[in-house]
Amino acid sequence: MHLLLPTLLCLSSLLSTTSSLATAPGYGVSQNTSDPLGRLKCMDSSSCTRDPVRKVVDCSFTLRNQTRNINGTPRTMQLVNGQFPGPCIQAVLGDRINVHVVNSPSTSRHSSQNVSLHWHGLPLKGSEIYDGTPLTQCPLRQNSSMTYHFPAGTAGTHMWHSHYKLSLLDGVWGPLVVHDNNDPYLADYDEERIISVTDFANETAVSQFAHWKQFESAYYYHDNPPFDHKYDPYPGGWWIPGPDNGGQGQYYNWTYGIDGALIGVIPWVGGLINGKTHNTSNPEVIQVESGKTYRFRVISPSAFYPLEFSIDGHRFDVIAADGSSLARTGPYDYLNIHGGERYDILVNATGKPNERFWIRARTQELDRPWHQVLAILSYGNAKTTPLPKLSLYKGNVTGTRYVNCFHDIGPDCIPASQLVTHPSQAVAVPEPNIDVNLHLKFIHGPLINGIRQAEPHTPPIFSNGSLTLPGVWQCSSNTTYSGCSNIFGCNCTQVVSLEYNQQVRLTLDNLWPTTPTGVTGVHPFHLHGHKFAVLGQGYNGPYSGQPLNQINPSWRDDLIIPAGGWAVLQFTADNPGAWMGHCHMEHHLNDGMSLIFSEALDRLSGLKPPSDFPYCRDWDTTSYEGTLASEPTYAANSADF
Ligand SMILES: *[C@@H]1O[C@H](CO)[C@@H](O)[C@H](O)[C@H]1NC(C)=O
Ligand SMILES: *[C@@H]1O[C@H](CO)[C@@H](O)[C@H](O)[C@H]1NC(C)=O
Ligand SMILES: *[C@@H]1O[C@H](CO)[C@@H](O)[C@H](O)[C@H]1NC(C)=O
Ligand SMILES: *[C@@H]1O[C@H](CO)[C@@H](O)[C@H](O)[C@H]1NC(C)=O
Ligand SMILES: *[C@@H]1O[C@H](CO)[C@@H](O)[C@H](O)[C@H]1NC(C)=O
Ligand SMILES: *[C@@H]1O[C@H](CO)[C@@H](O)[C@H](O)[C@H]1NC(C)=O
Ligand SMILES: *[C@@H]1O[C@H](CO)[C@@H](O)[C@H](O)[C@H]1NC(C)=O
Ligand SMILES: *[C@@H]1O[C@H](CO)[C@@H](O)[C@H](O)[C@H]1NC(C)=O
Ligand SMILES: *[C@@H]1O[C@H](CO)[C@@H](O)[C@H](O)[C@H]1NC(C)=O
Ligand SMILES: *[C@@H]1O[C@H](CO)[C@@H](O)[C@H](O)[C@H]1NC(C)=O
Ligand SMILES: *[C@@H]1O[C@H](CO)[C@@H](O)[C@H](O)[C@H]1NC(C)=O
Ligand SMILES: *[C@@H]1O[C@H](CO)[C@@H](O)[C@H](O)[C@H]1NC(C)=O
Ligand SMILES: [Cu+2]
Repeated sequence: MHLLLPTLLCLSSLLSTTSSLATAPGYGVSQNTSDPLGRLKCMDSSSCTRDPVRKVVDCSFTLRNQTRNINGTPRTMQLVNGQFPGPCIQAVLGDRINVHVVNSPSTSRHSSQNVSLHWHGLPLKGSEIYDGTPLTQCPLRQNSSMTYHFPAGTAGTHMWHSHYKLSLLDGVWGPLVVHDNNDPYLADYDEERIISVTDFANETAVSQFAHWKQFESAYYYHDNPPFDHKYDPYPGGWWIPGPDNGGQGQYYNWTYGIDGALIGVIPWVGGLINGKTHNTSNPEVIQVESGKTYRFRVISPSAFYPLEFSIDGHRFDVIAADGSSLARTGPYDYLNIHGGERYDILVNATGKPNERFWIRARTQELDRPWHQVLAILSYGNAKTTPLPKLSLYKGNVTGTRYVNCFHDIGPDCIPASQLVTHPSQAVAVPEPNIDVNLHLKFIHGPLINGIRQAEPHTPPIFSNGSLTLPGVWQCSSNTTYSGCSNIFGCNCTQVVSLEYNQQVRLTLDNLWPTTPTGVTGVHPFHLHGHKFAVLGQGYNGPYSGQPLNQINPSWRDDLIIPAGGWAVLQFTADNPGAWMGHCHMEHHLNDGMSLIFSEALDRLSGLKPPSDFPYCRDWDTTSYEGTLASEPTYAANSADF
């Protein structure tokens, strides 16, 4: 850290502010190539330390509410160690990681603000109880603590974030990088940086979700007469309740991408790159040196909007996705990235000393070119060179190439399914033992197979060998439920039961048919506990027997299911546990677009929560200390939940 400060201070004086420097220690600065943590220095020693002898990373996270003005509007955030983005965790493949979490220590009573942390990209084999979802733990309440223990078992660029409701949107996320001394690209770059790109709203997670529910209910009532025709025209948008038009609210027109795919269902408020926006006097600056090659680890914790990443004047190669190394297929001009995805890219710093360029993350909405967030790629310690003129587009030159398109924009785009594993790591995929079809659809709410997931009331991983869900209707993907004509979707808990070591093939389609353009929006599908092979992906219509790549597919844990299209994925059920599969758009996930993979739970019979696991019984505000002091009870079918 001490090495980094002078550089940062120079840059900040250039930008005439120092106010938020303390909030993001080490993002994109300084190098030491002989360090086992690689050429990335993003970990601050006050949050995490690594013991190279024991190969253990220890982190201390304390969550507190703080008011921050990130984008021009002060708002309440829930921050780890006062940092936004949250602390960066770095480890070497094979390390153990311990994260000690304290939720809002306090001396006075507050309403409870829960949290639970998920290690996005790490399958947690043998540490399945630390996945941080409602399937593995009750939420960590305010003024209590627990420690997560898990192996750094999967190399690459990952992230950690809260999996309690939408609290990721309050700022509870950060990068997690696992270095691999056998990474096939180690010799091909000089330095590394983290670049996170995300949307960002000016109100709390709770209030954002309340707005989402308001939109949704306006949409529902619009579709179900009698309704007030002030909500017209329809389709093509929805009515946003609010103070506009004398308290009547306003009509919001949905926005679309170039081939008609739906993008802006809720209004864009703004975006951030490494927690900063160009709309303030303190944009993010990524400092580089002419002639070097950089590995940028691009991470998206986006809540709703997919983004198109690019750097003016530079092209790049894509070398890893969700941590897995890929064969080179570049150069590319634009990389699309959606919630939960990570892409590692190589960029040659071909600019001249003192030049500066815009780094962009854009929404791709037609007619909304200002819906973008910018950072600066700065050569050396440039202070005097004027910034390039702020154009709305990077530009469209002949031969422009895109990767990972959300929808069909033609031959200039390489879909994620055409990215293949690096030849040194390719493995063939056998025929499946079980087929699971997942139909993603939005009918007055986000559904999988017509089901709007009802959350279990207990963490099912502790149900002693076979999944039982007291108090909810447990249903399966393969059945059509006659009682589910409900326009909001079937209100049950969808479970896919898997036996140990089954080859599980997932066929997903995404065919919400009712937008004016006939094309739906995308959903980024995230699977816990596994990496899946991407056997195929297509843009037009459902899967209908197209050839699949079982030879050298890429391995992901998060993938966009194209708008109006499909994806075929496969994984091995070799990780007993209760794992979520879900859309990573936070509003969709929290509105029921998720399901449970109950995987070889017989191998976990007798599993008990550690003594520091959060208590499950409902929060009792009248006997605050007394309730907390009681023993947690995670036994199956217990009335305590
Ligand atoms: C780089 O890191 C290594 C290992 O931590 C340390 O021994 C060495 O002194 C560092 N070198 C520089 C130039 O900081
Ligand atoms: C919070 O926890 C600490 C330590 O367990 C305890 O001393 C304190 O009284 C608690 N605060 C409240 C408001 O319960
Ligand atoms: C933190 O902020 C949330 C709103 O985002 C609120 O519900 C909660 O009570 C706050 N907690 C504390 C300790 O102030
Ligand atoms: C919204 O769409 C309607 C037609 O569908 C159009 O009349 C109106 O001008 C649009 N409003 C905006 C702000 O684009
Ligand atoms: C937050 O953003 C929305 C959308 O841009 C805007 O309507 C609202 O006025 C903003 N709120 C505040 C307090 O700035
Ligand atoms: C970067 O430079 C290397 C060496 O000249 C070259 O092989 C590679 O193709 C370049 N990458 C891009 C994205 O242009
Ligand atoms: C933010 O930047 C965009 C350009 O991307 C610009 O159009 C917009 O006016 C800026 N907003 C503010 C509040 O400065
Ligand atoms: C880029 O330009 C080509 C040819 O002018 C055009 O067909 C294409 O739609 C443009 N792409 C974008 C994203 O504007
Ligand atoms: C669903 O049923 C089909 C046809 O009977 C079968 O092939 C498939 O494996 C079943 N899937 C699940 C998840 O049970
Ligand atoms: C858990 O299951 C095992 C057998 O699978 C049984 O022997 C044991 O009694 C069960 N424990 C509880 C608490 O039900
Ligand atoms: C779904 O069912 C649960 C009980 O199983 C109930 O608490 C909840 O209100 C229901 N939700 C809807 C939308 O019907
Ligand atoms: C925190 O979690 C407990 C247990 O699930 C629940 O009763 C309480 O309502 C939650 N609090 C908030 C603010 O969500
Ligand atoms: Cu979704």
